[in-house]
Amino acid sequence: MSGSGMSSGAPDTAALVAQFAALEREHASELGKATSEQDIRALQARYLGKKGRVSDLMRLLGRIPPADRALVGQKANQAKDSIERQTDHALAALANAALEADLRRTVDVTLPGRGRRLGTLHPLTLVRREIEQIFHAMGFEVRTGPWIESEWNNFDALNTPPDHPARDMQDTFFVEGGMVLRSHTSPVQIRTMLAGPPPVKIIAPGNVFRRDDDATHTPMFPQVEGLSVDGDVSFEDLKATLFAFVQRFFGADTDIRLRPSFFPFTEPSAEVDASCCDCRGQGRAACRVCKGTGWLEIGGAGMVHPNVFAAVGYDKHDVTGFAFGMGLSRMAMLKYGVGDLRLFYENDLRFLEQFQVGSFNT
Ligand code: 2NL
Repeated sequence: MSGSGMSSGAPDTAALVAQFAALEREHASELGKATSEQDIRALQARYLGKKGRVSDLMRLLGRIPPADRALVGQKANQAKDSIERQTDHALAALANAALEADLRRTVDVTLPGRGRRLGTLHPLTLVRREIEQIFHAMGFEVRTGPWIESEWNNFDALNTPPDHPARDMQDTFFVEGGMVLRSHTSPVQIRTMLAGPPPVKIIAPGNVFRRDDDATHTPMFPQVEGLSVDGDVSFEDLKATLFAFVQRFFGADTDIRLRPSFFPFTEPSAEVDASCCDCRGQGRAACRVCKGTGWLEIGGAGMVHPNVFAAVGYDKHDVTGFAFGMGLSRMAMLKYGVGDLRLFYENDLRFLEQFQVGSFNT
């Protein structure tokens, strides 16, 4: 198109018409090489866009003799329409080819399915469920409550005075509004007694919070507490209940032992030991689980303190009760022979996958 005067002088009408025709041909040739929608769209923009080649030529229209403009304008519109049609056509052909390829695809419905890996329950969940089942079978209801509690439900109602060390900032998490993260699940029992008259026979499993964080303590840990209140509940009932529990949980040859202790909310109070599930209570010096004593501490227990009954409005002349508490991680470590508490919280599948649902009494 030399001499067409695109940048200087008046463009020649015939040359301009020829240029539009050439543009159409060039587009057709380039379109023939386009293989993707992206190519086709880029081409469309390059020819028909605001700063495209058709617009470039259109701008020259003002510089040819007015009498010729209608003819050249017609030619320009023709070129534009043709490029548009060819673009649409190419896009439709591409979509059609994709659809046909899709329809040609075959699926072998006889292939075996891809397996889906089943998850496992966390060992602490397994232990909690088993403990719930054992106590449920002995007539205990399972009750839960909130993690954020009033100081009254967590301490005052449990005969734990304001100057007790457990109520120190060093030991308990205080949150806004005079509330605490419960340091035991006893508030669940308090709520249950406040809500209705005796008898009450419940266990309260759940997470509790204390400001401890080292090799043998985590700031949050799961616990189970139990409470039985009625007209004539005795210390003997407590011991028989704990004995039946350890026999089912650790095995029929397990014994228990109670040692005198102190809790603000029980009197008398005791530490509860189970005979070692590893050396079967023989206390071999070499036994790493019980360190040669033959006994393992599993929790604490006692008879409900009269001040606790007074706090919930029960008459201490009408009722007696026993209560107990144990840590779930300790129970899980003893039962499964886990040596390090932290394994329960590290989410290491090599550890967690060893606890298959059903492989330990679930
Ligand atoms: C332990 C000891 C214990 C209780 C918890 C309790 C609850 C109420 C009234 C009286 Cl409402 N007592 N709970 C009693 C004795 C011991 O837990 O070592 N826990 C891990």
